[in-house]
Amino acid sequence: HGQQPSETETSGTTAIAAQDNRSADGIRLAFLRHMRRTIGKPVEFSNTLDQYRAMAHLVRDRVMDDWITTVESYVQHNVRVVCYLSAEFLLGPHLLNAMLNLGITDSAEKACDELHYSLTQLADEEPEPGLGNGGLGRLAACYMDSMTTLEVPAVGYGLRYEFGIFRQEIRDGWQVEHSDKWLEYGNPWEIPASEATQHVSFGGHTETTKDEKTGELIWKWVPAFTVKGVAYDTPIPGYRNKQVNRLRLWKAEAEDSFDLEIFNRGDYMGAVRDKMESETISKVLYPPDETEQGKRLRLMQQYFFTSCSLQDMVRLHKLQKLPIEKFADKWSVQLNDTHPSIGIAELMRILTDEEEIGWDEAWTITQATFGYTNHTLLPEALEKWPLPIFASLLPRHIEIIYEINRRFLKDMQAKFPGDTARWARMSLIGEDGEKQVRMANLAVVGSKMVNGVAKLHSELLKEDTLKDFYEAFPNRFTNVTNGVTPRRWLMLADPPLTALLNEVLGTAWHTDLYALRGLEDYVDDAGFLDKWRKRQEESKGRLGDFIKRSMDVSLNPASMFDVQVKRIHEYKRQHLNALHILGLYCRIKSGELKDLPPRTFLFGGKAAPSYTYAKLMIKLVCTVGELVGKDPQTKDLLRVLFVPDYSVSLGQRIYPAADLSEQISTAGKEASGTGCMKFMMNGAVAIGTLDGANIEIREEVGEENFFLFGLTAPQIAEKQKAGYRPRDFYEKSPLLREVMDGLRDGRFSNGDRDTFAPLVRDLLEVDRYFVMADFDDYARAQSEAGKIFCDSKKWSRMSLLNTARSGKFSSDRSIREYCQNIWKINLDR
Ligand code: CR6
Repeated sequence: HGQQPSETETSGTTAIAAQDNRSADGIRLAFLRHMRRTIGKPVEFSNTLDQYRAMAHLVRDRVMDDWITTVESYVQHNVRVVCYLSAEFLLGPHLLNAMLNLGITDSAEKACDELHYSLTQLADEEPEPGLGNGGLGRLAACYMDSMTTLEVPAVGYGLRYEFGIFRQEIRDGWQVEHSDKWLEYGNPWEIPASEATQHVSFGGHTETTKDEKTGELIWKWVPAFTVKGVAYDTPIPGYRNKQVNRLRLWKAEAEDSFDLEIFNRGDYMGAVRDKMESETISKVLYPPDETEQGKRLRLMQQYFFTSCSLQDMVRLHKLQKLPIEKFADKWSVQLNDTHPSIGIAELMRILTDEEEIGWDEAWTITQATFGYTNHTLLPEALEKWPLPIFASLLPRHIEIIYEINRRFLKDMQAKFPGDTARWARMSLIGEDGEKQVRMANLAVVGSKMVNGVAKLHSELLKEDTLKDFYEAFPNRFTNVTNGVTPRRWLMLADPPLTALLNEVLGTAWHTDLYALRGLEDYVDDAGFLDKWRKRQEESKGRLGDFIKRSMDVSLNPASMFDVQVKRIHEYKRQHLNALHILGLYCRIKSGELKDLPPRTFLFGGKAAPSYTYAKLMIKLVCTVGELVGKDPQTKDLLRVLFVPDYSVSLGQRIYPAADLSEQISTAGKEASGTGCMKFMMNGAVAIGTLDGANIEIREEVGEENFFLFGLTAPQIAEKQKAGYRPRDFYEKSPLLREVMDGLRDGRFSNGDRDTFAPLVRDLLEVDRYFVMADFDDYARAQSEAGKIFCDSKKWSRMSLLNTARSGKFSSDRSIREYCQNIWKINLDR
């Protein structure tokens, strides 16, 4: 590790040594200096946003010092570098996270006290960089934190979207989207890196010439236009280890931002047209989550950031005077889903066309460079590009893909003689109907390793989605179960819980989450369990305060907080949850249910703007909320709240307050899920199906500490084959019938029979996600959870064991596995 530089900081007449720059005094002085010099205001005139910005700048200064020494040491030791390519990085707010990792939170709080500010208020001013949709983007952010904490030399590469995920408003129960202007007042956490600017070509055609000496064909791409990629770096500090890695996000700019000649001819709009067109590439994050978006612009985004990133690696490789043949020894590139998988063709293009390496050697290097992580089994989410779009944008790459495919299919023909159906399934080009480029096939063929994100998911990939490839290359397949960083999701989210854990366990668990097992010594300690319960109630109180402030709704902290926060999707089945609440409503109204423990049902999450069904699910939740909240018979027992604009920072408020964690996806559909892990760490007990990471959570925590229900993945597959009839379940279950009839007849919606008609029809006729089939068993598991919640000692015990046994779900464990099994990086240097 490097040493702190011994420069001095000055503020007016006071000079303090840099060693002091993490003390309260040092922070206060640096704050005042940034207020004058960076913000440009006398401190008396500053508002909270100014104060946040001054604080952000001084924290950044401290991160930068460590960054410089980290970079120097990487260069000096010529380390192997992991490049994590991802279309999304959902980082969440930086300020408090950076303070936590640097270990300066206490000093900063003290400095704020002296200045009469509240650190939390000032931190609330930070606009959240919402450069991701959900789990996949947040996973990339957790992995950056863990890689740096484990001292893995790493660069995250992605896109610097000007507009991140939309801001969600709920109006009359419907989702309304607003654009997210996170860069409006500048971003103190990024630094433009001018030396790294790249140029990316699109369109045009290819030409071949014969090499005069060898007679070999030489390929040349004559593009139609190029776009400039400007790098913006965000430093990612590790946990208390003075290491800082780089997140490099690319912004698209026009090569020539303003055409003076056109302007002088009087065509004012024409003069900026180029600029506008080029900049569209990094303008906005695509909001669909797990649905295919067959858009030309999306392909342009993917190629743009992937090409910039690979060109950047080649530039750095040469800067260090390393031979290009050794590319794969220096760089290990991980593809976060198929979005950057065009990189396989791009590296082949760079190596063969530009570096003039022969095809076979280039292919060996390429395959040794890439690893591919698959994040979904939903067929509609596996990316395929219509051939005409692909070929017109990337004429050279389509030729390269054809050549990869020709050689690959030749191998497959030798391996599986006569099996034409298999060759057709495996081909990189889909020929059923319109011709398509299949990005998942390209990713598998061009990578050394392929992994799923939870045990079940990785098995299903081998048995089903990628079966042919598994049979061809069995050793290429592995699993790395997802994880989340305990720094943000436990320490930052729940400081009182952190303090309690530190008190009984010390601090080893901060970087070795398995150390939480030490909590098990207290499972039968009545005094400690009581403390545990009180702490949980305080967490609920804090969330209650926030909801009171932001939504003007009062929650009952003694009620069970039953929470489902995640993207809104049919397979995640928020409607199953809502239908169950309607079931409770009916049973209370009929007098069947009397001594029900009060429950607060919290929902949060965004629906893709074009996903009508998901938007209707939000409307359903809000309608149920209105119904039970108004009815005098239910309003004290049931409260249902849809919290708008779910985000990383909102998640940090919600997870610590949850009693029950809803993980109710149709078995076999949720690749992993990561919210379940954040709940578990914070002591929530899960109700869930045997899906994704739930299975491993249940394995770790013990079946007696998990509320299991529902069909298993094999049962679902079987039902699907035999012909599933949702109506049979409706007819068999009186409660389900009452709920569905009520919904159809407008009983729950003031007589409105139209709004939910499409949903009722779908559930009774099609029900792709087996809501009807799982309804009764879900209600059973829910009622069991309700009963146990009434026994507060028993519940606290379950809750404590969830935290104690969450060690496996730290992203530190995931990153160790990536290092060992995929990246070949030795962590015990
Ligand atoms: N939507 C999976 O659905 C998984 C994350 C991260 C998802 C989810 O189960 O936990 O990735 N998949 O691995 C995609 O985005 C394609 C997700 O976030």
